[in-house]
Amino acid sequence: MNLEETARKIRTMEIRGAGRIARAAANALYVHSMEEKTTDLVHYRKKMNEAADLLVSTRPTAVSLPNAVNLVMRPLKNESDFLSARQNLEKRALAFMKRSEEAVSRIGTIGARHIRDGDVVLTHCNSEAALACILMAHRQGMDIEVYATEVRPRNQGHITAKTLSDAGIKTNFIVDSAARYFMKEVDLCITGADAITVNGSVVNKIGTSQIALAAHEARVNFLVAAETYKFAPWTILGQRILIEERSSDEVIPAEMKNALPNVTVRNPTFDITPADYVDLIITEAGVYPPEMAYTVIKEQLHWDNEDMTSDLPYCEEE
Ligand code: RI2
Repeated sequence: MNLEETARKIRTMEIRGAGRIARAAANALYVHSMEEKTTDLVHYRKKMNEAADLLVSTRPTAVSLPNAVNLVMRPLKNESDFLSARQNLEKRALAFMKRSEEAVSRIGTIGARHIRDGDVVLTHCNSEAALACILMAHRQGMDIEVYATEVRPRNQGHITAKTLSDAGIKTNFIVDSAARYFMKEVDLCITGADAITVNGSVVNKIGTSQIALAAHEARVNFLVAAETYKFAPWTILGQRILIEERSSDEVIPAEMKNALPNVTVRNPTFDITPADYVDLIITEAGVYPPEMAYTVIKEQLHWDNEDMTSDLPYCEEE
């Protein structure tokens, strides 16, 4: 898939899920680099920067996207030779995709250790990382039951319910607003994340924070499964996570909206769960309390002072 097609599919959510969009972006940079005919480093850098800009502009919230682009583009900052810059970039793109897949699988193994035989688990939206934990626990022979929310307006819960059902896991499919009602039957909540800030707040699908609040009230543990590249380094510098607001057409049909001239339909895609409501974050590098987000950013993303003083998320133009 080429750059433009990848960007379009991420924008329209044909490719969705924070991990998947990160891998798709890395792949698009790889393909774009392979297709680039130039042998001039300045021109190559310019073209790759434009590609990076396009990819990063597709969806504003999932930090996995600029993190993936940044990791792939890093060689362009330092290399002074076109060929090694290009080879290095392509190598990093392939490595990112491989490491990302491995991270999800490792999160599944680590996360399954937090699930007990007989547990009832609630999950929200469709997270590869959260599902990896549930599926691994099931594969290890644990008798578990899942509550999966619908996830209005895009209904990602349908995908989750299908995946769980196909795996042979007893699943209850519920509307989003029923989460608190059923919390008394739940032993553990596990969701994914689109971004984790330096203070341990978790940005995830709209409705996550309500579920975390209900879990807190019911003394039910709330776990987040997230690859380390979901942590947002720029939040150290005070940058805020922009919450994507999508079209009202996703919520009600345009003709219905037209019949309601005094009504504004709001459609935020994500919300923020404060660290106080998160018990643990399961990453491929181990399990962290949300208060250790800074450590993850520094030690796992290798975020250094040079990066921190740069305004540019990926590479510098000459
Ligand atoms: P994985 C999704 O966003 C959901 O919010 C999900 O919890 C999160 O990405 C992480 O998903 P969207 O693309 O990376 O559906 O764990 O808006 O698959």
